[in-house]
Amino acid sequence: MAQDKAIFDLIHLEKERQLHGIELIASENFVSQQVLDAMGSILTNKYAEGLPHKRYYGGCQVVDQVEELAIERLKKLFGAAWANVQPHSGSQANAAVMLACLNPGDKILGFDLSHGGHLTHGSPVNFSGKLYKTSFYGVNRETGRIDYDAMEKVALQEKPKMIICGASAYSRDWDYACIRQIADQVGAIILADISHPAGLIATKLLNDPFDYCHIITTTTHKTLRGPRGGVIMMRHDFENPWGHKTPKGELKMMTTLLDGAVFPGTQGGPLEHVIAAKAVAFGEASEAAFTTYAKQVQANARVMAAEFLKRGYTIVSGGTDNHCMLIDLRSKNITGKDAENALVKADITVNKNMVPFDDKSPFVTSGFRVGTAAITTRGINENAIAGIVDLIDKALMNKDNETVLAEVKRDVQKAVHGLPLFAW
Ligand code: DSN
Repeated sequence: MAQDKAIFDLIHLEKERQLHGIELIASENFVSQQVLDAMGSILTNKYAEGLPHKRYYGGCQVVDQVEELAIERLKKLFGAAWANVQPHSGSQANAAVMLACLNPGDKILGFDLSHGGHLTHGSPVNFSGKLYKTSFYGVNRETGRIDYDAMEKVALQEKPKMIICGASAYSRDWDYACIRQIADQVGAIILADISHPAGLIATKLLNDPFDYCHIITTTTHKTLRGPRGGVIMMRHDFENPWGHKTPKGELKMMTTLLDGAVFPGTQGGPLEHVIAAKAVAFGEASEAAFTTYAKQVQANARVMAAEFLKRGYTIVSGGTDNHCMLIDLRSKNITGKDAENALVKADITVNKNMVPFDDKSPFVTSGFRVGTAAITTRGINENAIAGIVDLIDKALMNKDNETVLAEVKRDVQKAVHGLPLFAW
């Protein structure tokens, strides 16, 4: 069969783009060759609805072993007692958790999207905001950090059945003990969505949410450096406090409800090729080299934040504990949209992002978000960060000057010349 030239030419072009640019989108990373190989394998041919050894299709004896390995490796990596590795994405994982724990119309309390939260944490344009009654907490206007007092106040007032913590654009660690103390006052289940910092939590560089938060979800492709996908985990099983009883009138355990909420609740056949790639990534993340990598991600982010501050940029919360930061451009009189466009012309990829208390729309925004997970995979360390921030600054200060942007692009290509694309 002739190769599909149109598509493979585009894949080649995308590879060139990834190879020659500086990738600073905080939710992206570069997977290893073996993650890529597993994902592109013949496992994609197999249907395996159900769980290992409890499938609705024959011929699952091999994929059962693949999925069991993924589950065991993931549990070991995070010290979890139970895991489901089938969610196709972080959003699917969150949808399954809400389906398992709540009834439509129940109340949830999440981190405001416009302060750095995620669509699936209650945004009105998402299923989570359409099916459940939402309220939100945000960051303190002065400190840029989560306002736990406000969280408690809203929780006591609204009495949500679920409190969701976790973010898409928040650079500080979370106080899970405090959130548990708030949740216990109203009997709420805590869902911690650790999609962004998962790789730093697995390597114990950030607070461990597992003993405080009832259910944990994460994507597998950000700091965890696996294929695109999601997982759900728990360290302690518990009875769902709100109904969902067995035919004998007993409350069902959360693990049973979560498995059922993934399949058949929200998904059909699991993507066993992606699950294999997840297993490979969990294996890689258990190695000492991954801890070294994660420490470097964090170190690079700290240096990057300091370098932005030196050049007069405002960083929400004044710095970072993890891999990312949110730069508020209001003091520089540039919009997030213009910044993203100028940087893309120079082969530096970031995403525009709303900042807390933003007066601009999500299509324009007053800021942009950067993260260091991807550049660190390519071997960039602290010594190169000042140079990268110089290039960003030069592009932003000359955002309408095509000649200067072309110059920056040449310097970007020099900066990444010879750096490998893949981790292993
Ligand atoms: N879109 C992801 C991110 O960029 O953070 C979250 O889903």
